Amino acid sequence: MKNREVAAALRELADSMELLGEDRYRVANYRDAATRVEHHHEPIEVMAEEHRVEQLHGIGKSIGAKIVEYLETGTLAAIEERRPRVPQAALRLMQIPGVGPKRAMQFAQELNVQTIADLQAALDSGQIAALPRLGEKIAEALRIELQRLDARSQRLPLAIALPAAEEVMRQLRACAEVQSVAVAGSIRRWRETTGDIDILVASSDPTVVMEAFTRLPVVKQVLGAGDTRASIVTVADVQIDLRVVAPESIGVALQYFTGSKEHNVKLRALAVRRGLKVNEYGVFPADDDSRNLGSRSEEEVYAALGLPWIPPELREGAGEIEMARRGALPVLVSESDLRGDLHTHTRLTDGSSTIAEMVRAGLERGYAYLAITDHSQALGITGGLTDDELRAEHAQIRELQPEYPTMQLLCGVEVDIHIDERLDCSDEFLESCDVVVASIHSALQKPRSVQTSRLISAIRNPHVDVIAHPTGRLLGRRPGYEIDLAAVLDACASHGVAIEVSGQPSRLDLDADGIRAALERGVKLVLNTDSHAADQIGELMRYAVGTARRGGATAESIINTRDFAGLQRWLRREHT
Ligand code: DGT
Ligand code: CA
Ligand code: CA
Ligand code: ZN
Repeated sequence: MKNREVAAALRELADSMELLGEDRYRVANYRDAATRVEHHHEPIEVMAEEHRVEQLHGIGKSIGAKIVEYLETGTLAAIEERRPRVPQAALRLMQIPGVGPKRAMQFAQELNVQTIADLQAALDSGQIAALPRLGEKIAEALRIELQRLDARSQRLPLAIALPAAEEVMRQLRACAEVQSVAVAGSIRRWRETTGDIDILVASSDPTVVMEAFTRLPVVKQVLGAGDTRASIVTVADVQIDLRVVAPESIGVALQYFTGSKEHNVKLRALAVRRGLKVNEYGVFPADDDSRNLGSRSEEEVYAALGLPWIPPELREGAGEIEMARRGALPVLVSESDLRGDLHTHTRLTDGSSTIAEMVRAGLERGYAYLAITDHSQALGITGGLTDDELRAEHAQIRELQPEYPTMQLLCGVEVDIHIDERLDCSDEFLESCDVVVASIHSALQKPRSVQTSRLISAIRNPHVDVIAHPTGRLLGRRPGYEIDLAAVLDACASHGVAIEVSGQPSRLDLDADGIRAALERGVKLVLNTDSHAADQIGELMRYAVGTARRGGATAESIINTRDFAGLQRWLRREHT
């Protein structure tokens, strides 16, 4: 899979263009394309072969041609032609978030900083802080970015790890000796990033399974292989640990390898207090290895310890065992509880599907309702729409409605919140919408107090229903803008505005901690996909659900688990 390699080439081109002071919209387009290619689950070379590269949202003819060129030649003429004019050290330094083209040039030329290690040394010796227009504050921010860079290069976004795990599990099922296969570890807990993939197989013939695993086509390198466990690296540079266990021990093995480590440590301590012990074969009385009290299923294992089954998403050793003992575990929301999606885009802005294609995807999923919420005009790059253009879109949506008697189509907008706290659409237009999603897309560097009051002013607008991707973080790329989340959530609670949990794999925003804070305040959640293509409607909701479950959300705490009448009652509420 060459997605990361292609993404790196597109990014190098974007950086080169930026260093040379070229058009910033084109630069942004290349970066955006790079991210999409990188996070796409399908090998880009397969898409190229089948002439489907332009199916990727945000990738048109020109970028599509560059991807094909790179795959065919291993380079891009556009990079080569610029190379003599681009200082290579500056290019490397631009990989660090917080280092733009101007600073990269300054470090390279004034301090002869060539590499990230050089930059670290220059920070440590105080040379960076001493540069004109810099100072200790910026130097400190750079130090933090370098640490982050270090920490994140080793962890993989869930949206890459999970599809990779699923593909390997699919291939393993083809082996006749595989009785069952399951993913364990942090992926089963829906952590947003993953160190490695853990897969468990139940089989009575481990030798055959080991053979099959180490010979899968995705295997690039076998790191180690024993009788019942092996580690490999895939062609996409993802590490996978496989363990094969006897069918009668699969429950206890799944429990152990799902973790987290903290959860397991606490569980083991509880076992000891109850005169029991847990090992890879099961749960036993401390003094009697012959009486296995539970090993076939996780339910059995937890029951042997006197506990109800604990959902994997809660197994972080953060109080869930105590809750289970008290019988106070929440009944977490599940994917089948969701009745609709309240945040989607079409080709009229930065989506790649038509309204009809989006609607059909919603129908296929069996939704009772679907909102189309294209961008408002401020989002120039993404083709944001004026009030009148949005009205015209709404008219098109209403015309489609009669064709879909079982699904309600909602006319909405994702309205941008300006830095001066104004909303990007008139109140009169917002009032005409069935649903209004508000969000921040610009001026992300402003201080916390500014961003907080920016969001709160949107929450106070009586037409706003949902705050979308509330912190603005992009996993592995940038932290969110600074906000006082508690103040934002308090405002949501008093104005009856809901907070989004985005299923976009690069967002997962709010995250689990934020969700807990929202639930504590009685703030309602909305689980959305923010789909930019029809296939995302079906694919991405599970990421929102996994994140919500990590935050302890029940179906009752989520608006779009309600039927249409219930949704309407909520939408029509007085917001003030
Ligand atoms: P990751 O891979 O860093 O995203 O996180 P995990 O949770 O997948 O961790 P990993 O792959 O090292 O191990 C998988 C599970 O195996 C882990 O969640 C719990 C169990 N485990 C691994 N090492 C230990 C250990 O030293 N003690 C205990 N109690 N459990 C462990
Ligand atoms: Ca793992
Ligand atoms: Ca592992
Ligand atoms: Zn959106």
